[in-house]
Amino acid sequence: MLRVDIITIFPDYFSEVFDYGIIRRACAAGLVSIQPHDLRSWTSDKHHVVDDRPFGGGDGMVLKPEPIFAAVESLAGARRRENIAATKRVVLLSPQGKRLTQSIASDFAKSEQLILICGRYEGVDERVADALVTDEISIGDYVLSGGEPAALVVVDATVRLIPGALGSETSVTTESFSEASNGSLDYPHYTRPPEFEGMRVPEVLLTGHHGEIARWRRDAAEEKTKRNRPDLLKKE
Ligand code: 9WO
Repeated sequence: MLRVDIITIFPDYFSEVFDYGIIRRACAAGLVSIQPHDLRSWTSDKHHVVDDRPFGGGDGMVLKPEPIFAAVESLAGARRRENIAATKRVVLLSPQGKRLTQSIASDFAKSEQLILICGRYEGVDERVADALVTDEISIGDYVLSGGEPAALVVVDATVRLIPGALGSETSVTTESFSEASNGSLDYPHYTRPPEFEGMRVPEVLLTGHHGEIARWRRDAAEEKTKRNRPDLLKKE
């Protein structure tokens, strides 16, 4: 059972997003347990303050270290990266992180506990990244209003890789999502009708000729990858 704990100042943000599809089934099957936690519950002052002004000046506010260290201590049993069990990951979602990949999600799916820290305001005190976090992760090169949407993405990519989460009809490649296909992305898909508003499904897909279909799919996937993601194609 993978335990996912999400530290956020907006726990209600997550109230429905895990209630659909594969994640819902994985929760119901006891493969994963996902719990959002209010960062403010680890404050000790009357007004539950989680942020403060940046040293050195500048706009906006920074999330204070104390409530975050207290939250991780209570959820993981340690308040320094080196004391956190190897089976647990403490993840900070931030634009400065390492880019999330299928391989990282696959590692997360093998852990016993995933603690996701969602930043807000203009940033998080850097001592969190320096001394507490095991993985600082970015989902892409853009700024969000907080780490919450990125935490959703990490949970989604991770949970579907837990053995049993996809059910028996689908199988997950252990390799990276494009590694098994010489760097190409998935091929284009079509369903009925064979003609829609003048647009025809490629004839070869209607023939039942499996060899030609496989070749068409490989070529079409490579063509589209060359156009949209040339960085993925392997050089040989
Ligand atoms: C806000 C801001 C405002 C003015 C000038 C500079 C600024 N930087 C930021 C900023 O980076 N805010 C972050 C918002 C603080 C940490 C949480 N936030 C966040 C996480 N935004 N984007 C992410 C994120 C996480 C994972 N992958 C991609 C983006």
